Amino acid sequence: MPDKRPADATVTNPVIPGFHPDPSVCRVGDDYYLVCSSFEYFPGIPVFHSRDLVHWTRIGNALDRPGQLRLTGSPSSGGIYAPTLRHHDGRFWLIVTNVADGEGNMLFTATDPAGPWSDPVYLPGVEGIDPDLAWDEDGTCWVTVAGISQVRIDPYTGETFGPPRKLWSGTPGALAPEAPHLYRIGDHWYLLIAEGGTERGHGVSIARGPAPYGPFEPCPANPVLTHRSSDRPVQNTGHADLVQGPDGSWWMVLLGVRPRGGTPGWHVLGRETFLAPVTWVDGWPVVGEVSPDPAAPPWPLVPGPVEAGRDDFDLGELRPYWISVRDRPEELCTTEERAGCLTLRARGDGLDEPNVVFVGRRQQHLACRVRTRIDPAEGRGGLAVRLDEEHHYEIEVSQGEVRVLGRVGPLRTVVGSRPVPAGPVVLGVRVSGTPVRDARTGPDTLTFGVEEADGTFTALGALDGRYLSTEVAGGFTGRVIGMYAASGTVHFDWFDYEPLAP
Ligand code: 6LW
Repeated sequence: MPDKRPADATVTNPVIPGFHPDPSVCRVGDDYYLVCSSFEYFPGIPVFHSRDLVHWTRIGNALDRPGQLRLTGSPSSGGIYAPTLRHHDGRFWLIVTNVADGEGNMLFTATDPAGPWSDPVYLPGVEGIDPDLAWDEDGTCWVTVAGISQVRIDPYTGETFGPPRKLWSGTPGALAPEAPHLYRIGDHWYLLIAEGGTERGHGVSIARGPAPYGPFEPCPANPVLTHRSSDRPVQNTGHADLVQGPDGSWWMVLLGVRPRGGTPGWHVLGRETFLAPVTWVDGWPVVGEVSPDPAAPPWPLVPGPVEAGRDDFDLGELRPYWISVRDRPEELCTTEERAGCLTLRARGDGLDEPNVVFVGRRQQHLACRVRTRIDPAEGRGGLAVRLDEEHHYEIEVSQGEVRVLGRVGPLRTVVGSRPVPAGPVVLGVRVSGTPVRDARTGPDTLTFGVEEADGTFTALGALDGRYLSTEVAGGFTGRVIGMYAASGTVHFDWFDYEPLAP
């Protein structure tokens, strides 16, 4: 093993920026794997790999075929809620709730977390969200859900045994005990939960007991983590999972947000995955600072490959960071029709509709520049920054005209337009995020425009980013920047995402 790292080395939080909430992590040998919620987006449940808990590489999406992920009719922020990832009996297990009608809790397994993952084993006897999966010493399998309640299951058939048992209601007076995770550590079983709701009041609490079904005594220092009632740069900290390193150290992954602009501060990237160190005192965890630059783990960092910012659509398949709204039928979204292009065929809907034909990637940086070369050919489409059907900004081109549009709830606006010659056009958006909290501004400004033949950028319209923030729009996701077809057929030659600030 290379030399130990300098003690003062730091890393950058969030370790997985952008809309990657409700992280769940497990370790197999020296490899860590992590999954997140994905809500109305297809494919669902991004899977990440790391060798150091700091650098994470997206290795796929667990739910990447319609038989695994039915989102028809799901509202924005519906669909796939918090998953739990575990390794047991030589395979990976993923348990998750699809809140879409008729779906509920389900289990998936894989020998390789990069996939393929199995078809779902439905768990009709498990009611509730945020399911956790744990096995006790004799191999009995327990599912624990928000509330906090628990039921015994057969993980191979989905059969449940007996009625749910109430385990713990969390801290008296605290809202919404959820996100349970069970661990056997030393002589105790520990039950980690989130409470206070996923906004500014969010926090993490823990209890311990002699068995996976309790009885549980709460930690006297609960909440063991919260940033509520503070002005720390990371807010909404909660929904955590614990993992032990190969050296015996303990770490917590959790969700947090990075508000920008004046009070209350607006977060635009959704809830992101953060890392914090954990020590144990008197048999209870003490969580270290969830800061933007926490101390690095005491082992060599192993940077992974950096995700390509540019896609020329010449791989024959879409990269795993591309996500669509609810589904992605091949007849409407293909790289086979025109070589080196992504062809999108509208379903007659635009961004305001739930079945828009959209292919995007999570905005993962507070400032970035995104461009795409579009041939409107026989249709209308463009480049959009989407939060949901009612909150999106876009630059759209049809034969001969480019327009900059915005929708915020019931309000729609056109903030710029110009004629363009027929044929391909390079559209762009520059997101200028404020690097720190700035009382005078919103979180950022989104400037849309076209790139001229000589490479210069002509701005056509700028929009205030606070209206594409969760504090305004609500919901559980974050911005996704991508390409869409509003009518007919449009072709995208390339897409380029350039970070300008973390
Ligand atoms: C998640 C639950 C929550 O299932 O939000 O507010 C849900 N808390 O833990 C979606 O992230």
